[in-house]
Amino acid sequence: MMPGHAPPDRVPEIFAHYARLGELLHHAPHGNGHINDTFLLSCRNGSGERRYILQHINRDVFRDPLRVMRNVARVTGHLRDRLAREGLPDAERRVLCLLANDRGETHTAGADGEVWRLVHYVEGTRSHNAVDDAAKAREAGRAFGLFQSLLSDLPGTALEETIPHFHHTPRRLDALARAAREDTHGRAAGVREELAYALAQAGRIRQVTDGLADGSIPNRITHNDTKLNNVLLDERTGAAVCVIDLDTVMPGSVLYDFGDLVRTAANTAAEDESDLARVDVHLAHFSAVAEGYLSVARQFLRPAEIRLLPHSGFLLAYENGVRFLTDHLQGDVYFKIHHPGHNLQRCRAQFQLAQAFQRAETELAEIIAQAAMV
Ligand code: ADP
Ligand code: GN1
Ligand code: MG
Repeated sequence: MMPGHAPPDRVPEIFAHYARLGELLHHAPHGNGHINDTFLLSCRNGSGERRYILQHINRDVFRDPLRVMRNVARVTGHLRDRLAREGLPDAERRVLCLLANDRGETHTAGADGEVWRLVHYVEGTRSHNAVDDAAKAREAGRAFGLFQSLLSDLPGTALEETIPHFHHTPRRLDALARAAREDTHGRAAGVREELAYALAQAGRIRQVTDGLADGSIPNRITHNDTKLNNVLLDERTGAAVCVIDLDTVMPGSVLYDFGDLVRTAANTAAEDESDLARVDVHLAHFSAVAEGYLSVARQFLRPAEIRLLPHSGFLLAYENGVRFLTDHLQGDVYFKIHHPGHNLQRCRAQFQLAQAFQRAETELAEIIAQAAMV
């Protein structure tokens, strides 16, 4: 088992802290996340059967899980208030609902100090790893635009940073260069071409971090992990229901959210496609994400942000490629992998996609200009 991960046989022990929810009928690993351990639970009590999601927070990734939980509680609480105020129907399914354990806490620490949490399973929904029709891409775009909009008036102090410098792309490149120098697993010689590509982009990856530093791009409350499978769509209608995976909701730029969404929703192939000839930007899906996102976000975005939307797909594909390559060099300690060399395969596909985004930048700018005007 990878460091930071929990075996499924801990589930009954953790669920025992939620006695009022009744008897655990069944549990199994669930979803495709690369970070946390996620289990789908079926349970029965006096009022019938219900399903829940139990998650173990990866402590190697989130050094301070309680900080994560404080943010998630504030974010879900505020989203629930806003939805109620706006009278939107179906609020139960639109926001993750953290369940308290028998001690009234929204997290449960196991005997080993590992941190777990329980939420309702959002019934009647699906998460998608790829887009099969433009309507889903539009819905995903709209969902993240609405998410940013609803959180824009979160009261109180700023959210805490759960992973420092999470999207600081130049720092991600520095970390890659360091990993290549240290070469702890003797893998650097096998990735010369990928390293050279990463280093050659150094002059093109500073616009968002520089803009945040000089104030021309605002720091807002953003999701920061907007890959397509972090939004649940109604399994019947395809309508966006609930944004999930809230561990990285913190101050950031909307460009990271839009960029990460098009990286996953407007790719003609999978994130880890091994046949690089299949990797390209899907212009119709890009356009649909842009329409959905801007239908909400054009009300609050500044021109400086809109100008960089066409660049953000390149930036996030590049940044993820750099992170996958770093993890490959460090011996696959961060992202869950499904076979040896998986992180390198992901890196190659993401660098291929980054180049496709770069080639398409003029067309993407036209699409954004259109969608921003409507
Ligand atoms: P990770 O950080 O590992 O990506 P996620 O919170 O994204 O973990 O959960 C992994 C997957 O589990 C999601 O992509 C989704 O398919 C599913 N999932 C998570 N929470 C729920 C929920 N409350 N209801 C339904 N499905 C969920
Ligand atoms: C991870 O948790 P998940 O699988 O939704 C990662 C993202 C990466 C993504 C690449 C906390 O997302 O930053 O973009 O993998 N999350 C964290 O697929 O590092
Ligand atoms: Mg996820």
